[in-house]
Amino acid sequence: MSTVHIIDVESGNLQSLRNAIEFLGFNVKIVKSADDIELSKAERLILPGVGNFGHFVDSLALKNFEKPIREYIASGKPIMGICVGLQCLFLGSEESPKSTGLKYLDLQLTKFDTSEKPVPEIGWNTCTPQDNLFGLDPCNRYYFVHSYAAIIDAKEKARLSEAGWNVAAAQYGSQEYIAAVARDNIFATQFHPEKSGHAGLEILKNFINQTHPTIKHTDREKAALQNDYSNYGLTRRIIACLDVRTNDQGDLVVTKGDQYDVREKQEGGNVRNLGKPVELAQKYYEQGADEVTFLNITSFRDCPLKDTPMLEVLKQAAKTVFVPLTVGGGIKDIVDVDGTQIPALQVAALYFASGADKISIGSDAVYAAEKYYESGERGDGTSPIETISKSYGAQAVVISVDPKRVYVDGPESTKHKTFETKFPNEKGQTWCWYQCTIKGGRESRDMGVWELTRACEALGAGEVLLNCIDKDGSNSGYDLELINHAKEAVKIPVIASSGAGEPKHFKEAFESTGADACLGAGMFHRGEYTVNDVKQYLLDSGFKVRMESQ
Ligand code: 1PR
Repeated sequence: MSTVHIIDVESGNLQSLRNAIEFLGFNVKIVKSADDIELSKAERLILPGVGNFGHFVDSLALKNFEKPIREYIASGKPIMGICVGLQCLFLGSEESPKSTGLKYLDLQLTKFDTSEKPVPEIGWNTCTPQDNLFGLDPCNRYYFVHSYAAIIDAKEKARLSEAGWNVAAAQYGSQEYIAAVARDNIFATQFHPEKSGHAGLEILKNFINQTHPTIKHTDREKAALQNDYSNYGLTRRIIACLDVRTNDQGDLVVTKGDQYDVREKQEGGNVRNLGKPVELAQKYYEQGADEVTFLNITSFRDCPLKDTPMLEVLKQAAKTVFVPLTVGGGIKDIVDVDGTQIPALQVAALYFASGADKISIGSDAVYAAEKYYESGERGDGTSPIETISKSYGAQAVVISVDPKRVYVDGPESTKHKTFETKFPNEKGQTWCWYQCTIKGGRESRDMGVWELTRACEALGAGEVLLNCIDKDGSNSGYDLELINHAKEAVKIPVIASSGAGEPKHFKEAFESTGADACLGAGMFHRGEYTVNDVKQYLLDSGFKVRMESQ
């Protein structure tokens, strides 16, 4: 077996799956149309999908893929569905009531209960198969990102089991759902093996080779993985962030500022150079980073968009880094150097095609929120948040917020949502709000974090990257009050950022706020701590974290 065929229904980031399979030493053929002769040659077929259920199954039907897929399955040759590629095997989904699934499993998908947890579920979770399933390891974690799931209970499990399905279940909040499922030649995972680090690559390899290796861990490994059930379930995520820009010599470097000033302190100081983006991304992946974020902090756009150096950075990083990659900076409607108007959706598409799993929108999120309130709390469908979310799903759209704390005499002194802080300013003022900025902190706007995050959530953003200009580069810990403020405002996951200087700061954030992930930059770049140091510290402190068995 040397070639794997992947069906492309233009749903999400196929490049990462291709990279992962090629990394494992197999060839990949992408099948874009149902009459492609390649489809009849397939011996291993993968059906990946992200985003909207209806969009995916309707595209399958429109492109006439349904019949050949059914025939392939009937032939008994192995097929694997990933994410929406798993979901399409069910009857249908609450997400798109008018669309019909392939009905191999007699169950409907529903939305996760948002009253008890952030939705989408984004992150690393455990799952337990009934029987050995391509080496799916209950000690390992796999990367999930979805709002809808096949929710099950003991009765459903028994029913599916009677119908011959081997179900691997995972738990999110109080709900149990199908993480993977298999029967005869069909295998499908709700998680993304191509984004699940070494553990995910193992699953892909075993599917391709059709092997079910016995899972065995030494006592030492089990101890390292904390295999005592207390570490099971969705983890808090640790994200390494690379602020990237060209320095004065014209090289693309990773830099890091203090309160967004990235130049050395002496007169005429150079842009700090802390390393090369692809090398650092690879290093943090090997150290156990759950995600890597690249922020293009200045415009490189003195060249055509398609030649933007950040695209090449992503392409190279995605070849060897098998965890989710986010890219931000410059995701907006633009005019290219030749005068061509390029909508944000197209800019984002280029990044997705280069290996990004999520894009992050900063300045434009503020403009979109301003317009949303001016229009009576309604979107008009044209903002980058809306267009990208509609095509790629909310989970692919992060908003990056760059706020500063503003003190006021009391809640009546401003129209913005305030709270009383434990840290009064030198004037003794105890009330504050957080003012959003654009253009990397250069311009303040009349918009608070509370209002911004709520508007962007309503417009379709799936996650908040919450920076803090006051804390950025300070190594003094996160602004915990800011994180709590944002967590209260929205249901979507919030990534705490700015100020991490040592492992205990991550613990503080997870302990006293509901932060879903914590991001660090300077402390990793300067080599003061590794990502693994932080994770080990959190594990020892009783937090759920992903520790990989290799
Ligand atoms: O406005 O959509 O083009 O996006 C621009 C993006 O670039 C935004 O995400 C904005 O946050 C980011 N950005 C712009 N200027 C800077 C700068 O530093 N001069 N970086 C900048 C923001 C914040 C984090 C940083 C954390 C953690 N950097 O990325 O890594 O604060 O640092 P620490 O752990 O060392 O404290 P658009």
